Amino acid sequence: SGGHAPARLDVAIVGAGLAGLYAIHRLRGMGLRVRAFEAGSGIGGTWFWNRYPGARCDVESLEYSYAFSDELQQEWKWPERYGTQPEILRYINHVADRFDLRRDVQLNTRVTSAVFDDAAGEWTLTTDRGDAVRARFCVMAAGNLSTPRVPDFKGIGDFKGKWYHSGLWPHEGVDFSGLRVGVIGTGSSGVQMIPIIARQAKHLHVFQRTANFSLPARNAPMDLERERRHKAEYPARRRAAFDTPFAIAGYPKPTRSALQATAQERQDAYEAKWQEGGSISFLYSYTDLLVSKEANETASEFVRDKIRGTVKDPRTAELLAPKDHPIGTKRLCLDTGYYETYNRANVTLVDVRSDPIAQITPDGLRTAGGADYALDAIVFATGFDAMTGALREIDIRTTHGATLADKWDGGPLTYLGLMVADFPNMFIITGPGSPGVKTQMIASIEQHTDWIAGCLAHMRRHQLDRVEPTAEAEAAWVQHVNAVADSTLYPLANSWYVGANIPGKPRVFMPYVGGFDAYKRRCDAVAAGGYEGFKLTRQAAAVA
Ligand code: NA7
Repeated sequence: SGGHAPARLDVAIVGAGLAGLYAIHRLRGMGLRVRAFEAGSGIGGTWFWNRYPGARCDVESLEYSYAFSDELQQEWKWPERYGTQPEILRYINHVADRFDLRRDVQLNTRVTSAVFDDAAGEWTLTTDRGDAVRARFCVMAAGNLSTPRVPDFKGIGDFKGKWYHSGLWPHEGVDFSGLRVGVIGTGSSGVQMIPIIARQAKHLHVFQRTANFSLPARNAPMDLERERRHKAEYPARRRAAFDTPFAIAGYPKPTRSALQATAQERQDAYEAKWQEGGSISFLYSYTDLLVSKEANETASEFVRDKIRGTVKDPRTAELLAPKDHPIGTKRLCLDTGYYETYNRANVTLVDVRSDPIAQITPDGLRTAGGADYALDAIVFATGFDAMTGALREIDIRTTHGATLADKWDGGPLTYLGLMVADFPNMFIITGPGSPGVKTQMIASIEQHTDWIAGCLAHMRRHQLDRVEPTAEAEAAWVQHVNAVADSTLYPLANSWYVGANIPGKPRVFMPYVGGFDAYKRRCDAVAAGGYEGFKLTRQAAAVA
């Protein structure tokens, strides 16, 4: 990458993770002048930053990859059932080289503001390196879990040891050998790192506020016969994925309610999924696990029993068995030896729900009840300002006086998750109101970007240069997103889906949970109908 940013682009892209990189490829392929600005010193986004021990994707590697090039998906070899962070980052770098994407990426550059000039019909992006770039369109590919959040504990500046956040992990790695380590947080990141840190540390204290459901990943070296079959069916599988809620083909659609099955049938069904490994297939055991509390309770209790059967100390087992949310309503974790880790003599689970962390001390941390824990290292696996954090960090406004911060003050508002009324020519990839985070993410990234490309091609054909949703279409979509969420159990959990981990964040259910299939059909219908709900106009005297 270099500093030769053209003064004027067709499309400015924010972020060079999986979304930004595909946007470069796809939009450049239409002859557009594009450039992506990336805060990191390397490409890869989530997979660049999250280098904590055990970081791994919870979607199988044969699925979690780009579909746009069959040669790519045929040639790439995934060594394991689930991709590790280093492996996925290697893949992303391979894709960037293979499709010559790097020449349109400017690294070490954080976009600080984006201002739409209403009269000129063009965005100006400024960066922390002093660039000012003009572009007719802007694509926000800044990620959903890309704004790491360390809780605002007092005393952190006085801690004598070292502390880390899962999403800002040192590239040289961390050796915890011989150290007294504290991990705060038991979401996916905590659940993946805890078994590995436990094997290194002298002693590990896990500070748990909310117990999380986790299923065994059953990771293994790639089964070569399975890989061969999957690759033979790749294009068909990718197409079939369009008609599924999670954008993954191959899981047989459930046909009946958990409550129609007998207790023994349910036990057998859950046991089979437990043995097979994987979260989506487990939640797909019955039709109603995410809509009926009673049905869900059968699956929740199955997993609680597994925890009780694994963890030897009954008090620890009860603390680990989640009781305050239905299974699947927070991101369901996949683990390798998570619950077993609590049987180790050097691991202690601390309940910080009943006695919250009050402050960090020079020697460790102290709870509100006055208990002191001596620690040499603290790991914050405390999550992210999810879904809206990355965009809210950028000063996004128009010369007309609209600011995204004001507009989203009570929670994010979008049409189809793709655009925001009053912010013309700004597209968002897998943002709030999109099903992205509830799907095989890369499928959503490709679908969104292809839709955007289709919209830009339509505009070019009709000599249009300005697109924005109507306020009515946006309001109707927001209402639909909420109605769908309210018809499920999802809103019952205090998850990052509702911003619950960020004190003061408005509680709004952000992802669209109506399914990738329904969403894609809707997007396709909107496009086929001449972009219903969007105002498409011609502003410039001459359109390039
Ligand atoms: P998550 O899933 O948001 O988990 C964060 C964890 O940190 C969760 O257990 C929180 O407890 C805990 N937390 C946050 N603040 C505190 C304080 N102040 N005290 C104690 N515990 C705290 O983030 P992850 O990085 O694990 O995973 C994010 C996503 O990445 C994941 O869903 C996958 O999609 C990939 P809480 O539940 O809020 O009580």
